[in-house]
Amino acid sequence: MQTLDLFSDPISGQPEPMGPRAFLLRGFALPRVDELLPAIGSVSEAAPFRHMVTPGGFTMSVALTNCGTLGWTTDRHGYRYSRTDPASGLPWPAMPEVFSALAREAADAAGFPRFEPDACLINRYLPGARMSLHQDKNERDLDAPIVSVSLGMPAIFLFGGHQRSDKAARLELHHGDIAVWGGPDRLRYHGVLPLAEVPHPVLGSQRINFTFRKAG
Ligand code: MD3
Ligand code: FE
Repeated sequence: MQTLDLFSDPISGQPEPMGPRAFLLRGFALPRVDELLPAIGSVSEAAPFRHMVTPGGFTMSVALTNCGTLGWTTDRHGYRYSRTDPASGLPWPAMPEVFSALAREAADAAGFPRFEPDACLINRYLPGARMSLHQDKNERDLDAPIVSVSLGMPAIFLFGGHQRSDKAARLELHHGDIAVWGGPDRLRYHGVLPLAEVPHPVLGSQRINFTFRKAG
């Protein structure tokens, strides 16, 4: 596994390298938060956050919804991307313009030009919610990067290797941080430790994470 350089340039505003093609852009979303929050509100009004069941029969502690042409879902039959919300049968809400613009700018800043995501998975964590180590590999285009935006309470992110058993580094993701990873880092195992309750001044006792993917 690649050495993680977590200490370089914490205040220079340069992307922090986490792997050869994985970058943490601290605070990159901050100038857009006031536009992002109402957009998340409209998406979740049309397609409410819900707790999905994994193929193994476990109910996820994270609640999720989607926007864009494709949305990630899971049920007893497996994980997949679908054009419609299984809860309503309707297409997922369109991706708000502010979402796609931000995803594209962040991908650009991390060296992935012309990123055009067609899927945005929005996760909501309440205190105690977690995400166990996994790879994101349901997307058809694994050459495209994934862009992840964190809002609200901080979380400890686990950044592993290409084998589930590889030792994972820990790194704190804060309100406004954006992570971008692609190339050899695209299929790394990753997860989130159970969320501690440290209420955020704007979002209160929750964390929202949204990840942009090219799924189709
Ligand atoms: C991989 N979400 O939805 S952000 C997921 O915070 C998911 O909700 C987590 O994993 C969340 O599939 C993690 C994703 C993330 C951030 C930075 C990474 C994954 C990364 C850096 C390198 C590799
Ligand atoms: Fe993931």
